[in-house]
Amino acid sequence: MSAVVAAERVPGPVRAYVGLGSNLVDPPGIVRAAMRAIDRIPSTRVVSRSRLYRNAPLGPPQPDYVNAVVALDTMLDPEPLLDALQAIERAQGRIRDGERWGPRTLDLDMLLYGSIELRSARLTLPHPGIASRRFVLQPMHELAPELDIPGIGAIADALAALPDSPMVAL
Ligand code: A4P
Ligand code: MG
Repeated sequence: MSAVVAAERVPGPVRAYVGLGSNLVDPPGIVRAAMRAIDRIPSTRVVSRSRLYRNAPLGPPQPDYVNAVVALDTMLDPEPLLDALQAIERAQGRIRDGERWGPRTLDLDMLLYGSIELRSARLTLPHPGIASRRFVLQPMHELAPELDIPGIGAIADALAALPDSPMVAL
């Protein structure tokens, strides 16, 4: 009996979505390398990856971004997964510039972790800003057109509500 209870308590993997963005050095190369690094996170496996999209920057003038989204299955809790993503940002998101470390070239955002809604000092889930960002919604919709985003609703509706802006698939 207790063995059955224990078996029922074994948690399965959680489907999470991670947004990748880069606008310095070699954005497509950095995004592809980051996808491979995410697949190497312990107890985690990338199940699908979107195309890469070049698009105009949101915010102050700066180079165009390359954005993409990966879906992954993970046994990690949200905070350890964030730790692993931030380690990849640190390892791959900085360039050697002589003796100094250059600017950050990689942004990894945990967009969704299952259907969890969470707000802590380190982590807000779903990631704020999902609903207003075509560079997030379009690649995520490519991976999961039926997705329901907690607090937002059907991804197809959220995407259709956005103003059009060019997204160039690489
Ligand atoms: N944090 C809280 N919730 C999360 C979450 N769900 N995922 C905290 C990841 N991190 C989360 O992040 C700052 C802190 O947010 C982290 O320490 C974590 O504890 P950061 O990535 O170091 O800071 P940031 O990049 O300055 O902030 P943020 O909000 O990621 O920046 P944005 O808003 O993503 O702006 N235009 C285009 N076209 N494409 C882009 O990708 N990106 C930005 C960056 C601006 N314009 C852009 C793009
Ligand atoms: Mg970020």
